[in-house]
Amino acid sequence: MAVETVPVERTEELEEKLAHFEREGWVIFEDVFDPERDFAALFEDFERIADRLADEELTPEQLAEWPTDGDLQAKLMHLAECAGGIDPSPFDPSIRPTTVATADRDPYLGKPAFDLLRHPKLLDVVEPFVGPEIYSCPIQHARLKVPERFLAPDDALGRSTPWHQDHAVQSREADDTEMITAWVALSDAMADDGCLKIAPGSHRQGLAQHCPNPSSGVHLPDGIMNNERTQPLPVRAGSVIVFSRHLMHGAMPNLGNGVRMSLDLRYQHPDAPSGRGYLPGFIARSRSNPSSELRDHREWRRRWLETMDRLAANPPASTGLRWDINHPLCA
Ligand SMILES: O=C(O)CCC(=O)C(=O)O
Repeated sequence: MAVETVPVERTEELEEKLAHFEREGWVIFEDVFDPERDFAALFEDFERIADRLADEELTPEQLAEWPTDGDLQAKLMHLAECAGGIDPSPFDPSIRPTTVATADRDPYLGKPAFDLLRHPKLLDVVEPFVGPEIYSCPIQHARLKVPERFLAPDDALGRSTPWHQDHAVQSREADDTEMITAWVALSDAMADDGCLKIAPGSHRQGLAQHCPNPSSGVHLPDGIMNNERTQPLPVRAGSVIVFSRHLMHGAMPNLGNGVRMSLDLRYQHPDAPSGRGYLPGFIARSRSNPSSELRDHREWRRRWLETMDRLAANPPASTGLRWDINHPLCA
């Protein structure tokens, strides 16, 4: 079979987007995906996961009201309302540093997740930023942001994402890695739905002081964020926001009537450390050596299962994050 090795065309529109990214630290690509077609298989798997969680967590009375198949949003809303939130980890194709040292590791490793990680439409967006050799970094998460009114007061993971830079969740060995984040809107993410929020141009400051945090693992202290101009970044389902690992960002609270769903995926050059050396990434695209690309979902899944066995046998002593709760800015 002939292999496509032609680099993405540098149109005038693309050059403008790249210049925007350089200047502001982020840029939006609208309508990259057709949500109905491109997310259908993922949503079917998400529904199966929601069905399972409902069986485990809901009372018989609550289960009697369980919505019919094909309505993922209704199921997630019912689950969130009855259970006081949704644990996103069963939907997440990775492990968080906050849980890597515990037994609480059960990532979602379905084929639809793997197919999205290496979707040609997404890699075409990523290539102008990363280059023709693209590695899928294992720092990759599915987010289900439940309306705030359903959440238990201590549900740190469900609440709005605190301000941080993505470099801050990498270990020091990745300090020179040029990684970008591709944030994929699986549902509409308008201001009231808990869309991303950003500090434009903040990427030019490099890595700032962070504090340890139970949800994302880290957050930027108020002493830094109080000096930043910030704005929400609303987007429609199917859009992709590309941002620098030094862009200060977080998410608005979800004040709406639906669960905000997104994937935040990361890409870099294959030779650079990922900052989560204990998790498996893969070559998603190689223009120079296409046969090095991982195209087999079963192999991807096998690598993750092997990783989990290794982590269970030898749990790491710490999260691998560098931030000190005793820093004066964290007081
Ligand atoms: O989607 C969110 O709520 C936050 C995403 C995020 O922090 C990230 O992509 O690094």
